[in-house]
Amino acid sequence: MTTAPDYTDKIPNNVNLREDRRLQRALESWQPDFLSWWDSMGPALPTRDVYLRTAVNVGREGWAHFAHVPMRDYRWGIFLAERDPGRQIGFGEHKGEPAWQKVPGEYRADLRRLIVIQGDTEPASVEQQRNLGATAPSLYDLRNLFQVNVEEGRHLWAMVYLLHAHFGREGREEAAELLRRNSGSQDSPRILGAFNEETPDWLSFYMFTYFTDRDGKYQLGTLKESAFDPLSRTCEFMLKEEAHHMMVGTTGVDRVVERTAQVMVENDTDDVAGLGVVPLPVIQKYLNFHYSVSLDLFGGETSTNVANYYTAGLKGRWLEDRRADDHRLTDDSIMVDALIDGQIDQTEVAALTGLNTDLRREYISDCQSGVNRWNKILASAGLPQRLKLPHVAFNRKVGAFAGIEVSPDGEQLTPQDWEQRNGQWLPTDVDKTYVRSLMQPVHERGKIAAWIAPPRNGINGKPFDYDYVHLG
Ligand code: BYC
Repeated sequence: MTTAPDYTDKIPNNVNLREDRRLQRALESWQPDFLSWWDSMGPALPTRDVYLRTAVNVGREGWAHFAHVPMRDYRWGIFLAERDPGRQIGFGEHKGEPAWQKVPGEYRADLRRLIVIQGDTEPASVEQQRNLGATAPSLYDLRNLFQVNVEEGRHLWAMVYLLHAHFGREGREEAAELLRRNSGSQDSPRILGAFNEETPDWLSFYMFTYFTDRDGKYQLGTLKESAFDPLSRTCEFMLKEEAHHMMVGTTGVDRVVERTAQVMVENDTDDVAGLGVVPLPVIQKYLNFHYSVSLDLFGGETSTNVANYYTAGLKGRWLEDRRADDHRLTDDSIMVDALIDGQIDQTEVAALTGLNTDLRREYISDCQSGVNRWNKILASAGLPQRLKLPHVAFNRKVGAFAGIEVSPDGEQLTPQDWEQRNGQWLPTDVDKTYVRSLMQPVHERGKIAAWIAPPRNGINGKPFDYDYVHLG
């Protein structure tokens, strides 16, 4: 059962850590390594304190506390959602059996792998965003960046807790490895592709928090269904924090589009590159990039790994309990994207092996809602231009389309065509240099950079000109 979190503990937690001295000691010995990782790989901009939300409880109401805190003193804690003692497994061959409180031996390796992959992404994103503070467009945005960073740090703690508590020596070794791999490192890169890409500017940051954090939402949503109850409860609580990250991405892109549209209308021109805002075609290229690398995070269209995870009860579907089927899927099929005789097509496969496709489809329709929102901003500015999601086969490195080149409209290209034309669709060095040239820091209270509109609302009812961050 969960208990009220104890803040007198070195590691705030609601898992009765005090009663398991061995585990407590193991985590306390990981803590200094985490802090030294945070010092060397976390936010580089020196700050005195930041107006942060800290998780203090898991209940429906009042789980968060807001205050100015030095980031290094942020109380990274271990919080699992309330336990439902009667919880039953909702899918796969163990459907209807009680959820597991311990890891069954036969699933140990697979569960560890899922937890390690999830855990690896969390510190990776902090590393990717390390230098963004130096070019923040406002203190409000700077605070949001740091909020995302400390919570990704907490999500790492969440996975490390599971590794230490349930996977013995191997788990402790994996926890150490999570701090050893680094985003973009030649020798020991992060596990998944998107987490080795750079996040060099704030447009990339908003696109990342829109598209890549949204993959996080869907992956966590499937792990929340897991038969392994501690994983399920951890993910349930992580999803609450994740919602803020998505808000940062959605409204961040909103505000870039809004400001660009404003300058286009004021100057009656599409050609705004000299006017200090991001041209729409460049926004589209950033969108194309972040969307396509995030699609890769769902794995192959067909996967025996995912079929086994589902059958075993380790990883479910998005909103599993709302699906009107037998939740076993042994006799079902699904159409998945495929390359047939070299052409983009679809093929029918067993529903179980097509589960990565099922999840990717849920994700794609959610991504479309952001695009619709940004297009409404363009429409209400009276502009005819529209943004769109590129074709699912565009710029893919994982899955059925990894071996072909495709335009955003789905036209198949020769490698030579792709070589010549990809600069029309993906950010070029010129685009990136231009976007970076806009990234002049605005660290003054109540002020904002000219390339982005101010937010509609501040944080926790505070105004935009609140002193969200005190710089060091
Ligand atoms: N890059 O059978 P397949 C987040 C590998 S984001 C490199 O199709 P599977 C966050 C794969 O490992 C959410 N390698 O894969 C966001 C496999 O290797 P092996 C993170 C890749 O297992 C923002 C082989 O290719 N959480 O939280 O069905 C900020 C065959 O692939 C990639 C999770 O991902 C890739 N993109 O699906 C902060 C959840 N894709 O076994 C945080 C946990 C595949 O042949 N992970 N491979 O050596 C999983 O559920 C699954 O492992 C995957 C892959 C969906 C990642």
